[in-house]
Amino acid sequence: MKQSRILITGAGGQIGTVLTDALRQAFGADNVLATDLRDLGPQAGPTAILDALNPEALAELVNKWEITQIYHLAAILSATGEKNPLWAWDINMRSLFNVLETARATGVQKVYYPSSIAVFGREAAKFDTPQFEVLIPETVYGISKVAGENWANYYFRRYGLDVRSLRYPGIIGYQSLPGGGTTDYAVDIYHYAVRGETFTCFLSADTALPMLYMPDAIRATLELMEAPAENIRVRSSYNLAGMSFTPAEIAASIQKQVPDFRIQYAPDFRQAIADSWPASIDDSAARQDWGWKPMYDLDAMTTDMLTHLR
Ligand code: NAD
Ligand code: AKB
Repeated sequence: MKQSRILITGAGGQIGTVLTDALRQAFGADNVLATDLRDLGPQAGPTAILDALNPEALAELVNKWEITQIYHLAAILSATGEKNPLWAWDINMRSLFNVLETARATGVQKVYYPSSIAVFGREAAKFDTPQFEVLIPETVYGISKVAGENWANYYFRRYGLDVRSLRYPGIIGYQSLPGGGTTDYAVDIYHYAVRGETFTCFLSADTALPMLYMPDAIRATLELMEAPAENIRVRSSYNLAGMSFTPAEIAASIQKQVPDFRIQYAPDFRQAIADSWPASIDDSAARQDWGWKPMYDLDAMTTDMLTHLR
């Protein structure tokens, strides 16, 4: 079988930073090309500056490095997207089309496209939101992810391109900082706790959202991409869940280990976004089709986060 050679877009972001390392461990550092709009600095493997909106530059890198898989992470997230909706739509959609068309034209075998719980809106079931649910998102980010999922499905059905996708919940990790999302508070809160500072949360105390610890998110991504093609029955995007909690609950989890930690609440425009999202997700399709099972609950994540950040 041909050696897998991987190109990642948006590799300098919250998930890309960690996923790049994991892919390099799995496939060899020299076989993973990390790209981003900005210079990624010295790394264990090759890097390149790439604007995912530039199809010629993308095709040149794919041909030069004989790329067989593209992980397309570059995107504008929910909170940043609401500040400039048309700009966010343009980046999220045009970059996806560049990746899909380049993959089709060059013979790339597999594409990974992360979607999000942002595809759901308030018409969807709030708890244990099913895999196949009404999708009426209220953010431009969510609209772009619904469209992206459908295009992933289209390229698979029409052209046979092996595109795979997960609807990540909010991802929490110690290795990198998040970039403009509504779930970012659940990363920031740990940094305040280890610094001994009071955290002001931009969501209300009782706003429950689905979340996933970074090691679980990375493992899910690799497991999905390595699963036999015939097991991947959902070609739009799989629901994926780890845990669900409110700001008050994550604060209480931290206080078990940092008793002096304090939180206060000042909800802003991100509250409306969170209110339109599910509180918990039914990921039974992922469990059945390719064996998904999360390892971390809230307290296990808190212990690991605090240990690493300290
Ligand atoms: P991030 O904002 O941390 O990183 C995105 C990266 O994309 C940045 O490094 C940025 O420089 C780069 N980028 C932006 N525009 C670009 C362009 N035109 N060309 C090339 N690079 C560009 O995002 P993340 O949290 O790492 O998310 C990665 C992917 O996962 C996104 O598609 C996001 O929608 C999805 N996702 C993330 C979460 C989460 O909680 N982090 C949840 C659901 C889905
Ligand atoms: C965001 O909050 O925008 C992301 C996501 C859940 O897609 N973290």
